[in-house]
Formats: sequence, C-alpha cells, structure tokens
Amino acid sequence: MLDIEDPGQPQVNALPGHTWFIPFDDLNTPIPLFPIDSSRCMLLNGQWDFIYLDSHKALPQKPQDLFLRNGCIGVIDVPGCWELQGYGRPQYLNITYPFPIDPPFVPDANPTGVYHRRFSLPASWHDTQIVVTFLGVSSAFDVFCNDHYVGGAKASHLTSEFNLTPYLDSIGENRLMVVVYQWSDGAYLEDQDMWRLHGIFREVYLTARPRRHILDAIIDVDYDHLHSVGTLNARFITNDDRPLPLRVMLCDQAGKIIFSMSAESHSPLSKEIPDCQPWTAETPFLYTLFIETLDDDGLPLEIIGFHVGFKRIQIRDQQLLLNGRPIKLKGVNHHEFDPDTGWTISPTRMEQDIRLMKRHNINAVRNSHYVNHPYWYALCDRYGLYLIDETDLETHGFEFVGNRSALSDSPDWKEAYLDRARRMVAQNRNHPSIVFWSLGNEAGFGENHVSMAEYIRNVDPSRPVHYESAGTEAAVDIVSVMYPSISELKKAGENPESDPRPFFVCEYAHAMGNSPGSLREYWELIYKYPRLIGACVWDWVDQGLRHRTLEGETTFYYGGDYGDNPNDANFCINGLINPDREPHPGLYELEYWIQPVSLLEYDSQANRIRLQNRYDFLSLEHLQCFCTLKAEGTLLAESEIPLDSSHQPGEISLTIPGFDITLPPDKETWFEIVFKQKTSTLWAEASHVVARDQICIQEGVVNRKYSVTTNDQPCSWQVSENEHRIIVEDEQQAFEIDRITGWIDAWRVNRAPVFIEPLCLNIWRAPTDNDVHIAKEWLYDGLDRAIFFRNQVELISNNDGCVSIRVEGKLATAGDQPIAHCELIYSFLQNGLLEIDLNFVPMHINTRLPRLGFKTRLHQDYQRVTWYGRGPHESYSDRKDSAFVDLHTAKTVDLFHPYIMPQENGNRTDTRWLKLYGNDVPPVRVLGGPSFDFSIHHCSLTNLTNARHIDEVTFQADPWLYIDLAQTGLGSNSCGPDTLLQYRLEPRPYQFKIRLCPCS
Ligand code: IPT
Repeated sequence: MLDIEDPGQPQVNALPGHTWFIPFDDLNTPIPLFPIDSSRCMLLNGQWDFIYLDSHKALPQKPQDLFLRNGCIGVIDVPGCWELQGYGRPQYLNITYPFPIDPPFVPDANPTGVYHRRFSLPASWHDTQIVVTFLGVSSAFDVFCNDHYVGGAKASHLTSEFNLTPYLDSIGENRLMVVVYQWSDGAYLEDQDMWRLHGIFREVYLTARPRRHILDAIIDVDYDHLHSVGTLNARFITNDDRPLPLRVMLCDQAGKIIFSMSAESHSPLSKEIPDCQPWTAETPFLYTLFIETLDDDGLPLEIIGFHVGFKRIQIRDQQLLLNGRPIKLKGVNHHEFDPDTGWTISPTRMEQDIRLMKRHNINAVRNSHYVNHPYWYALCDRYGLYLIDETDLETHGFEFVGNRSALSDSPDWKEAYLDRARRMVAQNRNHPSIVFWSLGNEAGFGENHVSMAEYIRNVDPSRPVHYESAGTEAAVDIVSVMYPSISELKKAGENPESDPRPFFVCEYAHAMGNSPGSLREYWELIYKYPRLIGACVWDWVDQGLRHRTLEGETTFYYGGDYGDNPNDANFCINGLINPDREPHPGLYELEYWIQPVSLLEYDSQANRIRLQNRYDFLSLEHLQCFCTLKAEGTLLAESEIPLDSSHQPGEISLTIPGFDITLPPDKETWFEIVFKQKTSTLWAEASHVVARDQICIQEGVVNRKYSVTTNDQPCSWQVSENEHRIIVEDEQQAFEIDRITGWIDAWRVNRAPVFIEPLCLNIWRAPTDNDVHIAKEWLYDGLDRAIFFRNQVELISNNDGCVSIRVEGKLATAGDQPIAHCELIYSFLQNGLLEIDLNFVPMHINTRLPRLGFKTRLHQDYQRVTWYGRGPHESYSDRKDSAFVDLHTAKTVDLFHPYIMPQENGNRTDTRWLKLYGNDVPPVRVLGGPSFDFSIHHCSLTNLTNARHIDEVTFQADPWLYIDLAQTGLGSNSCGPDTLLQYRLEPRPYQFKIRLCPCS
C-alpha cells in the first residue's frame, strides 16, 4: 500500500501517464468531447458502499475485510465530495494548512473513506486488458480489486490508472474497493485557497483495451502562417515491443478526409497539411485524428482519436505570438466549483461556464490552481479559449513558518514536484487550447521548480513555462505577477530593465463582493504596451455552498458557517458570477473593457467614426453594426454600417450611411454603437451583442429649464411656524422642517406623503469587501454613527413667494471631535422646486468618506423608478464605463444587488434626474445640479451593515432612498490595490445641489 508520508512515492503500481483518450470500436463514430458512452468504457458512477473512519490508523490489517463484516455501512455518490454527503464537514481555508506543518507527516486523526462496489464485465470485453481510471481523488488512495491490492496514487487533480486485468473475473461479479485518505504528504502540495474537500470527486471508469494497444499517442503540431501550412508529428508508445500496424486518418471539421494512410506504431508520423486552417481562440478550427490499431491479420482492434488544432506559439520582441501575431489574454482564473457538489462539476456546469465566458468576451482561463477535468480541455479546444494549464501544486502555508520555499527547495520533495509536472503534461499535451504550462501557484521558488521547468521544456518545447512566484528567474519564459498597482503595471510595460520576456498579470481585479474598480486603468495600459500580454481576474465564480434555511430560503455558506475552524470566512467569495452563475455587475464592466471592438471617435460633421478592431485575427465581417443618436433618451437617428472582411484588426474608419441630422440645441446627445453577431455561434444566438460603446457629442444642461408651473403663474410658497416645525406650502405641496434637527420631516404632494422618514445627511455605507481595511478607520472615526448636533435653523428670506431656510450644524460622533461643519440651504423656488444646497467642510477627519449625500425613506407605494443617467446596472465612479447614459426604468426591488456577503450595492452614477412613482402615489422627481448618484434598498442601512448572509437581510415594503454627491470608488483592496486617489471622496470641502418637485 501507499506510504502516505513519503513524498518520494507519488504512485504505486500506476500505469504511466499518457495523453487522455477513451477508446472506441467503431471508426464511424465522430469523437465526442467526453466519450464515456463508448462501448469500450464502463462508467462506475453511482452509489457505492461507504465506511468513514476517523483515522487511517483505524483501517484493519486487511481493509478488504471491512465490507465482509456486518458493520455500519453507509452509501456515497461517486463522483462526490464526502463532506457534502454527510461525512465530516467542509472547511474553507486560504493560506493556512488544515493540519500542523510537520512534513511529510499527517495527523493520526486523518479521516479515511473506504469505498466499495460490485460490477460485472460485458461479455464483449472478454480477453481484453481492463484499466481503471480515476480522474480525481483527494488526497491519496489505494485500490483493491477482488481482495487483491492493485496500487495507489497521490495528487488529487491528476489522473491515475491501474491495470485490473490480473485480478478480475471476466464472467462473475467483481468487487472494487478504494481507500481514500483525507491527508497524505500530497496534501502538503495542495494548500490552495479553496474549500478543502475530499473523496472520489471525479469519475471512475473502466476501459477495455485489446491485448496489444497504444499506451500513448503524442501529437505535436505546428503552423506556418506565412504559407498556411500545418505540420502534424505523431509518436506512439505501445504496451509491447512489437510494432503495431495502424491506419491513421485526419478529417477536417466538416468530416472531409485530409489524409488516410497506413502506418506503424514504431515509426513516427509526420505530415504537412497545405491550406491548413489554424486554431486560435477566435477561430477554433479542429481537425480530428483517428488512429486505428490492427492485429497481425489486418483486422481492426480499436480506435482512439484526438481533436487537433494547428498552431504555433512563440515569444518574440517581449510579446506572445500565436500563428505569427501578438495576442492579448483577456482572462479569468477558474476554480472548478459547484454550489451543491463542490469540486464535482458536471458537464452541463462546465458548458454553462464556457458559454458565459465566451458571451462576455473572455478569451483566456488560468486553471487555477490545478489540472482540470478532461471535458474542460475538450470544451476549450472546441469553443476557443486560451488555457494556462497549472499543475496541482501550492504550499502557501509555509509562509507562516518563515520559509515559503521549504518544500520547493528540498531534494526529498523533488520527485513529488516532478510527478505533478510530468502527469499534467502527459495527460493534456494534445490540447490545442493550452498556451502555457504553469508550475503551480504560491509555493515560493526553489530547485524543484527549476527541475520541473527543465523537464517540461524538454518534453514540450512548443509551449512557454509560467510560474508567478519565479519572478524574473530564468526558469520561466514569461514574467508574471499578481495584483500589481497601475503604476507598477505601467513600469512593466515600459520595461526599463529590457527583460526580453512578455509580462503577464496572472491575478488582478480581486472580484470579491462589490468589486472590482479600475478595470479601465488596467486595460488602457494593456492595450497601450505591447509587452503587457494580458491579465486574469481573480476569479470566475463565488465559491459559496448552497444552504437551505429552515424557512426554505437559499443562502450560500462560506468559511466558518459549518463550524469549520480555522477558516478564512468569505474570502472564497471572489467571483464575477454568483455560485448559481448569475453575473455580478463587475462582469459587465470586464466584458466592456475586453470587448473586441471599441469606438475611438465620432465626427458628427463628417458623419464618420473611427473604430478599433481588437480581435487578434478576425475581421469584423461576422458582425452587424448599428448606431443611434439619442437626445436625452429620445431617438433622433439610427443607421446600420455594413462590415466586411476588409475590416481587419487595427484601426478602422467608416462613414455612416443616411445619418443626416441637426442636433437639437441644449439637449445632451449621445452617439451609440452596437455590434451583433450575424449568425449564431456555439455560445450565443444570432444578434448577440459582442461590443457596444457610446460617446457624448453634445453636452446639455439637462435639468436647467425644469419647472412644475407655467411662467405666468409662479408658485407662491406660504410659511407657517410652530414650536417644532417650519411649514412651507403651496397649493400642491407641503414641506415640514424640524426646528431641532433641521431635516425635512415631511413632504406631501396633494396631501399624500412622499417620505416616511426625514430627509437627512448621510455619509455611511455598508462596507464592501474592498473596504475591509479602510472601514477600520471609518469605524474608529465613528462615520457609521455620526449625528447632526447643535443646529441652527432659521428662515432667511420670504419674498415674492420664494422662501429660504438655512440650517447650520456639525456632524459628530459621541466621544470624538466633530467630523464636519455643514450648511444646508432650502430654497423654495417660484418654479415649484425645492432646491437643497449642501456645503460640507470637514473638520477633524483624515479618512476618505464612504459617501456624501442624503438619505430618506419613501412611502411603500413608490415601487418604480425612471432615471436618466448611467444604467441599467449598478455603477460606481471607478466601475461605470459599461453602464451607459440613457433613460432607464426599474422596479425599486430590482435595484438591490444581492452580493453573497451583503454589503453596499445598487448605486447608479451620473444620474441627471430620477423619477419615483407607483400606484396611488404622486410621482416626484429628484433633479441633479448637474448630477448625483442614487440607490434604493428595501432594507435598512444598519441591517445591511451587519448582515453576513442574504437571509439575514430583512426586506421591507417602504424603500430607503439615497441621493449622493458621490461614493468612494470600489478599488480592489480586499486583495489588491486601494481605490485610486481620483475615485476617493477625500476629506475636503464639497458643495452638493439637488432639487425636488412633483411631476407627471
Ligand atoms: C492569491 C492566490 O493565488 C489565490 O489563490 C487567491 O488566494 C487570491 O490570492 C486571493 O483571493 S495569493 C495572494 C497572497 C496575493
């Protein structure tokens, strides 16, 4: 059996690693992406008998005996993680190891799962060699067949195979038993930031191979873009020394035979393909190579097949070239994660992910931080995604014991490191989608990495080696970093050291909660500097596990929710999409910044536009282009611009046909352009929008002439006062100002109340995950509990029906000096509007403000809003380019964005005006002077601040309305740079003006 405390022994009796395939018996079958339906394959998915032990030491001398005794035997689904099926509990950890660091030793209290099932072989499998394949088992396992020990393996995310033939009964029933150890020395190499889950979490299957067969088929490709010639070099390794006769056939995507020939396993095959269609993520053209093995009489034995994409990757002039052209990687980091099954992700889930990625313009994925399921690679080949394939290796927790590189530099661990490099390359090398090999993540840097890199370069010189923690060491072909600041990235682009290698950002834009800010600044640099070859957002999906509350609501659990200690709380909730794959607004912003076409300029005089085709290979021929001109939301003109194959990557200048317009004076006018697919693709329907942009061509003062009265009948405001209030009213409206607080306590239109709580100053927001550091200062300074005190409220004028009231006071927190001096002027104007001017002067505060503005609570019948400003989705000062200025309408309940950990959300920036309405309530408007941010929540700010899960948020009928001068931007500070200075609401004086009025 395995020694689970010996890193020098990664596997026992396992078959050598090889390119992943499943054999067939029929040449007519097109090769599916995940061919488990083959008659030569038997999936062992389903319910297995299961015994869960507290320790590997509790295993009997002969573990096989366990199932013969009448013990307490449970059941478990394979594939699956045992913690999600009632055995043990999930634990979420980032850097900290879940066990003491004493390599290679593991605790005695090491949960061990013993799996058992019976199966019979089909008659047609008689006289074959039967191989059992494990696609993923965490963290180590031993296999027994019919009471015989077969072998064992470590490395959770790598494939292991064993020959079962000697132990099988080909007629009767067979028994397979697998002993899985939660921890082993291998677990020291798997300290990735993720849920720590265990068991047989990917498929187990048997394949039947003829007695003589191909063990490995290595297909190396090349593509000469100057002559459009592809080269295919294939080598075969067989299970015995005698050459095996072969028939080899290459077909193109339409099934046309490119060549078909006889060959022999001991002679490498080399073919040139003239007029070859190359593979790129934009043009994922796949050929299929069928290899049929024959017996000595020339009769077919079996067929194996591979999808082949012809391509050439080079590093030249500090750039990454694919088929001769520099490319940019617009990527995300991707953990395999499902909210119900954890590490077990179904083919449907993988398809859903890849479709979503393609629909949002993502062209690259870093398999962070382990080798993925075979189907994922097949999908990436087929849909077109560039993969950074990373092996299952991270030792991050060693930084807590003072030496990040302890294992990476230790000769005792060299074999384990090499094993993980070897098995990754062996199983995945035939996939066109892989552009780099990555040595893992966060394991310091040491000699063992040097050996891995050497090994990989030797066996596959066609792909560069990546490893972030190697910095600028010679072991890597790409310099890669995490979470650089904008200025660091700029410097890397300028490359003062003249490093000949390209520069890659393997993680940035930490998408935790309401995040990330400043995608604009990153992408402007990446587009500008050729050396910057791209960046991957951290990360794709929120890793929250579904939990159903007693009330039947769904909530998502994160670290600590299972009583898992230690834990890293919600640091696993960093996705651009939620666990159910619903996009967060950050995904829309990413989609915008990495879109394949952008608008550089619109010349309204000449009716011409300048575009940037940012595809690396495609012309714009496959797109339709529509443009519109809108004045404050009203359509003035529209047109379609024909696109064709002459519109190649780079700058393009085009004339807009039939776009003859005169701009309406004084109206804000926007030119907007939309690019849609002409025909459907694997991931999206025809007319799916791939790119959009807008440019303001005429600024107008949107609200300037707004009035609720006609000019000949100006409003006449009357004032009355009592002990508590000043009341200002006309025929239609009444306002009540509290003499003590200075707030507007009530606003009635046609006697109906608009507010149910006073309109008061507010500087607090429920901290976002990115506010994690600054929120400590905010709380220390009492920004969450500041009150207005020592106010003076005075009527300063009352002439010709116009009334002015001045409120002056300080904003302060008990036990501290005042935060700010504030002056408010309420001017009741002849045109029926109430104008509110805020003058804010900070006093004893050094920190930025979360926000600055007003807060009130509306009557519950205000259930709808229309606004002219950015939308329809949420935006913040440093994440707003994808939210276009237009007329938008929404239900108030839909303005809330449910981040997994509740926090500030739903802000809309650059709002010129906002109309609030509903059934049986007088519609009212808020007008900006010139603009404001707004948000509406059906829960209180205190509730939002304190809630840790969505089921702790109490949604109420009467919505809270926030009207802000601005909010501090989002940044990426939960694990990355702070909000850029220009997006912070620094403590300096501010003036803010809004106007309120009834409307129709
Ligand atoms: C970086 C890790 O590579 C990644 O796995 C994840 O933990 C991410 O951070 C944070 O969510 S490492 C960090 C110390 C920069």
